Formats: sequence, structure tokens, C-alpha cells
Amino acid sequence: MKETGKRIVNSWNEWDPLKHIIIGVADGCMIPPSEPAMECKIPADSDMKGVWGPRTQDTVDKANAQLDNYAEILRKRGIKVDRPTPIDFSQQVSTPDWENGSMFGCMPPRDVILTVGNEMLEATMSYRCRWFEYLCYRPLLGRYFKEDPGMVWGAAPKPRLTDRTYKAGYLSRIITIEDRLKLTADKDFVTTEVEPLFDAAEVCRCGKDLFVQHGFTANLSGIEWLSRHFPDHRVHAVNFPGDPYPIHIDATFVPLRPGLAINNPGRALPEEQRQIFYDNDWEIIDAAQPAHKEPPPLCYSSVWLSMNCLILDPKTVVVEASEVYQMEQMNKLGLEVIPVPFRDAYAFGGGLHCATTDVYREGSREDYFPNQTHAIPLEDGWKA
Ligand code: ABU
Repeated sequence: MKETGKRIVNSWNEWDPLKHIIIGVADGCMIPPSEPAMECKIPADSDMKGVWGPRTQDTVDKANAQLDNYAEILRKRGIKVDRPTPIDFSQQVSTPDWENGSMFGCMPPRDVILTVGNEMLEATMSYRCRWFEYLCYRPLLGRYFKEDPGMVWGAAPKPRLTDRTYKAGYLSRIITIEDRLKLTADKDFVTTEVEPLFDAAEVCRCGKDLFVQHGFTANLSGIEWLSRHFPDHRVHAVNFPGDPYPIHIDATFVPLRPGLAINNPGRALPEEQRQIFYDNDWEIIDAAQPAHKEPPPLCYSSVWLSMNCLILDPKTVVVEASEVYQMEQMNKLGLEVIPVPFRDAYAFGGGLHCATTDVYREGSREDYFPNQTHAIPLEDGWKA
């Protein structure tokens, strides 16, 4: 890395002291029409089933008010906050291979941009409605690139997302929730392995080790691609049986500081995949129960956004203001909790972690897992 000039981009893990971040905006956010990857994410009894079109201005305004308040709280703590530039998400989009009735939005930058060290990497994404979302971040990434001579601007190969990318008839194999749970426990997800796919929010950054959820929005080819793209890291594919809708690791497994992670108790990391944590003196504890029984209306995410927190430094964490049990647990773990109201923004793409992506945290790439006796091997089933 070039060491001269201003350093803007640097972030190696989820907990080092945060200095600069991107927070999304809710403007123009759409409920996109059905498409293969999206269909299997929406529960059969969801109020989103069969619904698509623009979100109401009233809900957009309420979400933006909470996003702006979140940005202000971080700014007051001395953290620089940048915002993406929305495009017209209502327009129909197409590539030579497909057309889609609309795009999605740019509230959750964590899904799209993966920061690893001095690199900001645009993820492949795995939904057609999100294929162009990277454009909202180009003004920021372009600026960081100009101002920081050490910044690496990466873009993973854009996938074609033809019908070959998705398993035909996947949804017809699901009648009951047990069918879903069996499929996800067997690591039989909606995507095929014809091309690498990953959303950035599948990656949990722990210094030299990157833990990537294999699920609906990252396939094994995508995880293999990440391991070759980051040759100085160790990339581990993890999965969480018990999750009927496995997308994005940050409401399932969240490291709070070196040596401590919370795990969604309904989506336990399998025993053999825990071993690398135990070998390195990490503790994995069950996350507290969510305070709510249901997500807000027209929301893709589960009530487990309760654990989708933003860590400001190893002693300070931002938690959604109504999540009393999660806040209490964080307090007991010795963390100062900053409550931030955010439920009005959930439907636009997730929680407090989803709505951000790191630009700069102090610190460097450390090895928190020197004992690799039980390193989680990458599977090569994707080659077939
Ligand atoms: N983007 C995180 C959502 C995960 C969940 O719905 O539990």
C-alpha cells in the first residue's frame, strides 16, 4: 500500500474505534417486483407477498428522519458521516439477459460495499433489483479514490443473473417451514454455482479472518472468489441451520470485541464451526431475545434486527432504542449502550449495522485466530 498522502479508507474488523462511516438514505425506495432470488426470501404469510411499487412518502420521511438522527448522533461523537446519492429506483432496468420492473433503494450500504483494510469492494449482489445499486456509492468511492492514494477501489465481477443462476422450481419444494429448514440446514439454497455471488453483508470481518455466510445471497463460488481476492486473509464459509431465510450474517452472528461474539440462539453456529473460536479463546454467547414479536409492516427482515448493532469501539455500541433486552445484555457485557430509534427505517433494508458501511476505523490487520487447527475448510462443490 502507498503510505503517502491522506489516509481515508481503513477498516479491518467490526469493533476498532470508528472514525468515518457511510449511512444510507431512504429516498425513492421501492418494493421491487418478484424475481427468483427475492421470492424465496419473503415468508408465505408476509404482508409483502404480491406487493410491489413505491413506498409511501410518509414512510420514506419517517425513515429518513431516523437515518438523519442516527447520522447526527454519530457526528456529535466525532465520527464523520457520508451519505450515498440515490438514483431513480422506480425505473425499469435491464441487461442483455433480463429486465426488472424496478430497483430497490440505497438505505443499506452494508449489503453493497465491503471495506477490508484499505479496499472498498463493490459486491456482486444477487438480486436483479439490486444489480445497479453500486451506482449510488460511486460519487463517494470516486472521491475517496482521488483523495486517498492508498485506497483500493474494487469491484467484483458483475453476475449475469440469468435463470441459470437460480434453481428452477426451488420455491415449489417449500410447502412448510420444516421444508425450508431442511433445505437451509442441507445448504441447499436458491442460487446455483454458475457464477460467483455475494452480498457484502454476508462477510463478518475479524482482522485476518473473514467469516462468510453461505446462504441465499452468497454461494460457494462467491466465497471462493473472496478467498482469492483477499489472499492475505483466511476466508471461512459458515452456515446457520435454523434460519429459514439465511441472508446477511449481521442479525445472526456478531463479534462485539476480540474474544466475544453473540449468536442468534435460533441460528446456532454448528459445533464443528465453533471450534476455531474456542481454540482461540473466544466466547460465543446467545444474543438476547428481541423486544418485538413482529417486524414493522412491509419489512424484509426478521425481529432479530435487535442484534444488528453498530460497534463504535470495544466499549461502546449502538443498539435500537426499543430493544430493551439487547441493551441490557450489552450493559452486562460491559459495553456502554447508545440507544438509537430505528424501527421506522427497518423496512427500507435493515437495522443499524445494515444501514452503514465502514470507511475508517483505527487499527490494523491483527490475527485474532492464530490457532487454525480447526480452520473451516472451503468446499469445492461449486466446481461441478
Ligand atoms: N439484513 C439482515 C437481515 C437478517 C434477518 O432478517 O434476520
